[in-house]
Amino acid sequence: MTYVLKPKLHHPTLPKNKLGFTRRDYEGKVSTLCAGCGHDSISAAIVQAFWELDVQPHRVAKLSGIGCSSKTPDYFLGQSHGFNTVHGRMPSVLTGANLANRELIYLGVSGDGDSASIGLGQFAHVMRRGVNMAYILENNGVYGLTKGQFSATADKGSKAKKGATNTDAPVDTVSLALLMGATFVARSFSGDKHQLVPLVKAAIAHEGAAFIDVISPCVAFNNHPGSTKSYDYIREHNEVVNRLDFWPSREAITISYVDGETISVPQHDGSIIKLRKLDSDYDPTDKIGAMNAIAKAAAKGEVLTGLLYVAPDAQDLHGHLNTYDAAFNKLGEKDLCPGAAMLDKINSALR
Ligand SMILES: Cc1ncc(C[n+]2csc(CCOP(=O)(O)OP(=O)(O)O)c2C)c(N)n1
Ligand code: SF4
Ligand SMILES: [Mg+2]
Repeated sequence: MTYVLKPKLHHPTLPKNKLGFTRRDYEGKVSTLCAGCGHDSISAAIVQAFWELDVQPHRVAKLSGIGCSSKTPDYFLGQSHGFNTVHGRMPSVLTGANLANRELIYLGVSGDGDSASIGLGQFAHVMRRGVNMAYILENNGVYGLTKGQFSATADKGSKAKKGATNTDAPVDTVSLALLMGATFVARSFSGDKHQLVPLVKAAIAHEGAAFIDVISPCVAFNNHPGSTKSYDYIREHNEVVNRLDFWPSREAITISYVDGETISVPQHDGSIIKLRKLDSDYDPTDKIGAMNAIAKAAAKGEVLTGLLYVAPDAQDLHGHLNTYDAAFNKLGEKDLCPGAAMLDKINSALR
């Protein structure tokens, strides 16, 4: 059986959001992943984030590649648009969809094999182009779906379940995303929903390439001593640099912090990301500082989590290209066929 439908019945007292939807309205089919897989916790965080943001499900397009992680869009947002693409090719399909219709909210879901092994080139280019999306990489250090081979994010010296040692240097996806020009870069842990849910909300609101690498242990193949992507390893080595609170513009800010401990970053849509600093030296608007901090932590075997970088003045691909506002499917014959005189003008400009 490849999928299990969820019964439509639910308890009448489930809380509703401003649209009158319960969390169940943002769920999908019953997950067929292994019990305890980190990916299921990420799906739950995505459901919670969209429910809390009062997003109409039909306004979301969720795209993925191939892998256990890339299967997960079947388990959330069952009433949204979905496209399970080819292994490592989600970014180019997402880019095309986004260029054709900027009115949808784009959610890219991928794995470490999908993004850092076969899809590394696509990953790099979608970040440098600044495609407006929330890109979530469910990082377990292995190819879970094909039974546990090391992926390109496996740390050098880490061990496979049967004892083999990984001798290759890892691809650090947050460092790469920063280098390639992503304007929102975060790392989180599937076991920390208090950190992950606001990060997903802020990534959705961010106008530009928003990337979250979520360490998501694979209980079947990479959750043993010797793995650096296990639940125990991450709990012991997680260095949280900040805690994020996210306010859509229409909500009053109710939480106050002691001055000097917070950073507020307004977003284009009027929402505000407010960060409570846990490391007083960490400034998430300083890109070079973020790269240094990530590299220093990695050298010590620590995993830095939180909002690692956000560019307050971010602009997306449509802004870079100065594209037409309307979605292609809303263009009529008049827009698409500007007439012979205009065509002559365009052709002469190209000569
Ligand atoms: C072109 C192509 N090559 C190889 C495969 C086989 N394959 C399927 S999933 C996968 C790796 C998935 O790993 P990851 O993206 O980390 O997802 P996970 O299962 O760990 O969540 C591979 C190699 C494929 N489906 N297509
Ligand atoms: S094989 Fe690993 S990644 Fe795939 S569902 Fe099982 S625990 Fe999750
Ligand atoms: Mg994987």
